[in-house]
Amino acid sequence: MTERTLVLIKPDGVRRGLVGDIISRIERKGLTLAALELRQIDEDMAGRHYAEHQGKPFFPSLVEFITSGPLVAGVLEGPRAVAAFRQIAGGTDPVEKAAPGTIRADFALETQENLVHGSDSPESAEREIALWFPNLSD
Ligand code: RTP
Ligand code: MG
Repeated sequence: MTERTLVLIKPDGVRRGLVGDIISRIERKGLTLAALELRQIDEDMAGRHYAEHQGKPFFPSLVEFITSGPLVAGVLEGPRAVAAFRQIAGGTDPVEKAAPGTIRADFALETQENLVHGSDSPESAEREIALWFPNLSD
C-alpha cells in the first residue's frame, strides 16, 4: 500500500546548496515526488506547521530559523513513505542521534539546523499535506 509524507528541505539546506544532494537521496531510496516547490513561509505558517512545539523553549528560535529564507516543500509517495523518509533523514540531533549515512549525520552539525523535516506519522502527514498542499489532499 502506498503512503504519502511531507518533506521540507529547511532554509539551511537551500542556503548551503544541498537541495540536489537531498533530492537525489530521496530518489535513490525509491520514493516518488508527488509535489515539489520553493516556498518562503511567514510566522503564522511556521506556527501552524510546528503547532506541537508551541510553548517549548526552542519554539521562538525554530520559527525564526524556518522563516529565515526560502525552503523546499514536497510530498513523497511510496510504501511506508513516512518511516522511509525518517530513516534516510536520521535522528533529530545530527551528531548524537542520526546514524552515519543519513542526511542529517552526513551533512549537519546542529540540532536546529538539521536540514530536513519529515512527517512523524501517517496522521501528521495527512495534516501537514493538507496545510502545505491543500490541492493534493483527499
Ligand atoms: P522535524 O519535525 O523538523 O522533522 O524534526 P524532528 O521530528 O526530528 O524533531 P522535532 O522534535 O519535531 O523538532 C522539530 C525541529 O525543531 C528543532 N529543534 N531544536 N534546540 C532544540 O533542542 C531543538 N529541538 C528541536 C529542530 O530543527 C527539529 O528538527
Ligand atoms: Mg517533528
